Amino acid sequence: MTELILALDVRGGKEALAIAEACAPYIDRIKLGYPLVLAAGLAVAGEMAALGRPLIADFKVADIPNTNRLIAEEVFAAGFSSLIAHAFTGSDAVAACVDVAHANGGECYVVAEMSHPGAVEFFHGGVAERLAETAVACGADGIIAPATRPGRIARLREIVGNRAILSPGVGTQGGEMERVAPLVDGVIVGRSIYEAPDPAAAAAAYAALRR
Ligand code: NUP
Repeated sequence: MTELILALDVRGGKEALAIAEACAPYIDRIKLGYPLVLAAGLAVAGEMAALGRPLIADFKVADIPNTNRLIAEEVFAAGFSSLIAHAFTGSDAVAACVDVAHANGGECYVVAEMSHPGAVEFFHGGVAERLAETAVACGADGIIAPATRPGRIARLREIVGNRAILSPGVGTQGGEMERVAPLVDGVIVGRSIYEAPDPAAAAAAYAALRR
């Protein structure tokens, strides 16, 4: 079944933990990024990992191979199970993230195409396809592809085959759960869950729409 991944971009550590705990029965993984980690500190990951839902570090890592390796080592030491990296830096930089992820029994996902409107300025015209090819060549576990453009998910699926596609952009950004869930391995939902009056109920509603 398609995973439901909660993107937890609130900036209070206690608030984040409370939402994660309430939603835990309905979600498969939790994605944390800069907003929460910069505001609450990296230690929030260790506390959240105790809830039993694997954590994805959405740091979109994009540096030289050595720096990527150092970042990835800190991510996995902090309790994350997966890391998201950019691939425009080249295959050696992506491989550094993949190597550290796999050495830690974790996963590395590569951004192929982003979900926001401006993403088309650079990702279209063959770039997303090349990034997806780089993900495959580097042994990444999957790609990030936009729920806001299901047609693009289908195109990128041709490249990545049965590697995972995780897809943000459902809900607030306009992507539709019913349309996207059958195409991908994981749907990432943030504001439509954590800003809902009852986040657990919202998570349950999204979970019910999975295939
Ligand atoms: O292309 C991307 N689009 C995107 O929204 C790649 C991402 N990693 N994200 C992240 O997914 C974004 O940073 C946020 O954490 C989440 C979507 O949140 P929301 O739009 O559902 O609130």
